[in-house]
Order: sequence, then structure tokens, then C-alpha cells
Amino acid sequence: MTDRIAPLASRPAWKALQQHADTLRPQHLRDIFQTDPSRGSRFTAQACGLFLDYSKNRITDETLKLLIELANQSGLRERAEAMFTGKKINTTENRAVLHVALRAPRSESIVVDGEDVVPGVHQVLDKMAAFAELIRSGAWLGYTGKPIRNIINIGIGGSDLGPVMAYEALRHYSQRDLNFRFVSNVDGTDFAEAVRDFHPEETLFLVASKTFTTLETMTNAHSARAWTLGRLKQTEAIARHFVAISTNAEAVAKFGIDTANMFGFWDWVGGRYSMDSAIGLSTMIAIGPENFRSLLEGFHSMDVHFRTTPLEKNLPALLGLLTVWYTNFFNAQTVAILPYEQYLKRFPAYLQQLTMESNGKHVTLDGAEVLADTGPIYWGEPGTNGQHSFYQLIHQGTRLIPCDFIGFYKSINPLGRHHDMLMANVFAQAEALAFGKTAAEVRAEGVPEPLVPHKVFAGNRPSNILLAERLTPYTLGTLVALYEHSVFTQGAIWSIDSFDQWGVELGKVLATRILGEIESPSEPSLTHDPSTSNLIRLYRSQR
Ligand code: G6Q
Repeated sequence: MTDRIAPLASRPAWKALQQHADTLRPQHLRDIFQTDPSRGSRFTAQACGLFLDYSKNRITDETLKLLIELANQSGLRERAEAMFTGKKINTTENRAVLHVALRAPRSESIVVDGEDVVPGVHQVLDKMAAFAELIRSGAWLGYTGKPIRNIINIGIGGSDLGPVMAYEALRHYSQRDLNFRFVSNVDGTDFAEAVRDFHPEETLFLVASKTFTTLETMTNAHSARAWTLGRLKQTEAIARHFVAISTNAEAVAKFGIDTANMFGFWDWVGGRYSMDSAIGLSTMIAIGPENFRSLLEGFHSMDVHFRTTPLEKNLPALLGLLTVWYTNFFNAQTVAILPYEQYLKRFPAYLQQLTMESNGKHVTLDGAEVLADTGPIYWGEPGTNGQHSFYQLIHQGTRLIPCDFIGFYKSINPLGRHHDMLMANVFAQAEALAFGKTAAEVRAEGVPEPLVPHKVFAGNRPSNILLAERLTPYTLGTLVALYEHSVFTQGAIWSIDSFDQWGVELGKVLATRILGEIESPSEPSLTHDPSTSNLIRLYRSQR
């Protein structure tokens, strides 16, 4: 499929963008806005209840035209169609990439290897809904006959970050008499703190692991098993206090979980794209099946938008192309995600995995070096807190950091003037970043001359503003899918495999080897580099 796509540097639009960037780099957003005031309303787009203002980017109509040409010359549309129709676009793992099927309506059909996968998706969703209702209503009883009050999701990476983020984001919609906790780290502290005030009789573990072999998750699951049996004694208790979310039925059964209590998914769902699969069981228990379906509708509406809307009005394509623009033509190294919504406090962490595990690649689909920078570093914290810490660097540091601000017209917890203050900060920050404050303006304020340079804000720092009515399950679905498809757009331009993660695999293998050496009763013969061998010896002597 990539055969007919020219290498990045020889695509005509890439070359044109290089020249165009040279003319645009010296221009200031102040001047760009002055010569084109209508851009403030023109460079906006709306879809699925999201409003995007991208006017404060260092772009002109010409930039957009060229970026869209680049997308076309990179086969973005064709590649997206290949994804939506179940082609095996994750070529290094020979897998289809079908998180979009997880939110496809029952009426749709998506065929992989001769089989329509949509009915299976809905079967699992129905099974999850029935189970979630049992827990929520108190009908599911623990081994000693008490209802479940505590739910602990054990998983890591893609089997943790989505569930944690979604739980925090949608906590307002959650059933408040249920407690939710998430254990991911192999550091025993994570487990110990999660269970310290819980009783096994009222606790349900969701063991979430696609492979059911991941070291951290299996270690935590075994500790959870021991903790449960420590009080409840009988192994039959496990069936009432453990369910599994996995693609590996054999390993689930071997662990001792009844496969009737297993919620499946498929190898065409990547870990970091799985929060809307059975991996979202904790989310569904928290917010209820109806809200979960509305989350899926949000995802699906953005899928349809991405698939069908012309690129100039296509939110994920625009976000993705702007990221390519700054990464490749302005040498930007990072993107800041700044949600002005406390419930989205884990959203930047979630996006870190989605974006960086997907596009942190140095070779193209054909195995050749990518001759341009790929995935930028995503990071961020909710506003306004970040303003009192790292925004200094964004405003007055030496680096260019494109920012995505996310805000809502309405607060979930209206309280006096709080929400207006919060939103005033969004608009003020983006304005200050773009337009800054000149030395003349600083002097006019009567600032003493030696301080003037310190009080100057250069401006010309780009940002997007995303607005929606209110944070709901539906809105969260649209936001996550927006970034999923932005990542897709970037990956298509760079011709990389955004869906494998070989970098994660290496760590898994190396740690297993060193663990054997650490625990070896006799002195192991160490053949690592001198530093690593020395550290292992030191740790062995001090542990
Ligand atoms: C995600 C990655 C990775 C994965 C974890 C957990 O895309 O592949 O973060 O989700 O390593 O894997 P399991 O779900 O198999 O335990």
C-alpha cells in the first residue's frame, strides 16, 4: 500500500512546505492577524459538539493548502479507508487496526479475515452491561454473601491508563457508593495502598490484560489472589471476586478465573486504543451501561467525521497536520495538553501513551529511516494549576511549545464565579502566548528600564483552543477519538506504523533476565556491561 507513496522528502508538498516555512518563520502572529483579521473566525471548525479555534497558529491559507496537499500525497485518505475497512495496516504485527469497530453501531458490518466483527463487539458489550448492572444493583454477591462495594482494576499501560483517565473524567456520572481503584505498578506499594482499607469480602478485582502474561499485572493479580484467599480461605471464592478482561482464555483459566467471567476482545485492538473495549469494564460499572453507550456514540461520531469530512474542516486531520507542521518545520519538540477541567486531570497522561507509543518510531513501514522528526513529546497538566508552574517556560523560555487548550462552556460543578474565572484564564493565556507584550507596551506601563527585557513577552507562540458544552461521556468519546485520529494523521504523513510497540517489548525481555540474576541463590555469572553488572552485584549485596 505504501508502494505508490513517494518518500517524505520527495513529495512535492513537502518541498513546497519547506520553502513556505522559510517565509513564514520570521512573521509574527501580530502582523499575520493585522493583515488578515477575519482569520479569527475563519480558522475555526466544528464537529460532534467540539469547536476548534486554530487561528492562533503560525499558518496562512497557503500553509493549510500545502498541508492538505501533503496529506493527499501521503495517502492519508486511503490509509484511513484501509483502517476503517479492516485491512491489516499494522504491518509489522500483520494485524488489522479496528478500534473503530468497538464503537460501530449494531447495524454496521466490518469484515476481517472473512468474518464480520461487529456482532461480536456487541455481544461483549451486552455481557459487560449485564455484569455491570449486577454489580451496580448489589445483586452480585461476594463469597460470604455481601454485595461488592470496591472495584480494583489491575492492569498496566493500555490496560490501565484509559480506565483511570475515564474514571476520573466521568467521576461525576459514577455510582458514588462504589469505590474504584487502579493498581498498575509492580512496586508493591501500589497494591498495598489500594487494599489497605478494603475488605476482601466486598472487593472485586478486574484483571485487565490483553495477553494475560504481562509481568506487572500477573504479579499484582497473584498478590490480589493471595490477599483474597488470606481472608476468605476457599479457592471457590475466587470466582466471586475476580473477573478477567483478556484475549487469552487459556491463561485466564490457568490463573483460576472462570472463563464465564471473562470479557474478551481481539488482537485488532491495540492496548492504547482499548479503553472502549472490555478494558473499559471499570468505566461501565462506574457510569452505567447507558452512559458507556453514550461514550461510544461520541467516539463513533468522531470516527464518521474523520472518515467523511473534507480535510480543511476535519478536526483530527487539522490537529495532526498542525503537529507535523511544528514538529518538522519549526523544530518543536513537544506539544502541551492543557485541559481547563479538573476532571480531565489524567487526560494528558493518557494522551502521552496514545501519542508517544504510537508515533515514537524511527523507521517507515518499509523499514527505512524516517528522514524527519516523528512523534513529539506530549505532556501537560490541568489549568489553572500549570499557570503557576511551567507556563513561565512556555511564555518566556527559548523553546516553541504548541499548546492545546481544552475548555467547556458549562461547569459540572457551578460555583459562584469560578467557571468564568477558569475560562477567562484560557482565553487570556492563548492571547498572551500569541500576541505577547512588546518593550514599548512594557515601558508605557512605567516599568524601569533595567526590568523591561524581563517583562517583555515575545509572543508568536501557537495554540489551539477546543471548546465543548460540558464534559459528558459523549464529549469524552469525541475528545479521545479526536486525538486517536490526529495520531493517525501524523503517522500517515511520516509513513510509520503507529500501531506496533516494539520498544515496549524489549524492556519486558531484559527485566525478566535480570530478575533471574537478582534472585539466583548462587552468585550469577554476569555478562552485562560493567555498569549494569556492578549495579546488580551491589543490589544483591544490599537487598
Ligand atoms: C499498548 C501497549 C502496552 C500494553 C501493556 C499491557 O498499546 O501494548 O501499554 O497495553 O503492556 O499489556 P497487556 O494488556 O497485555 O497486559
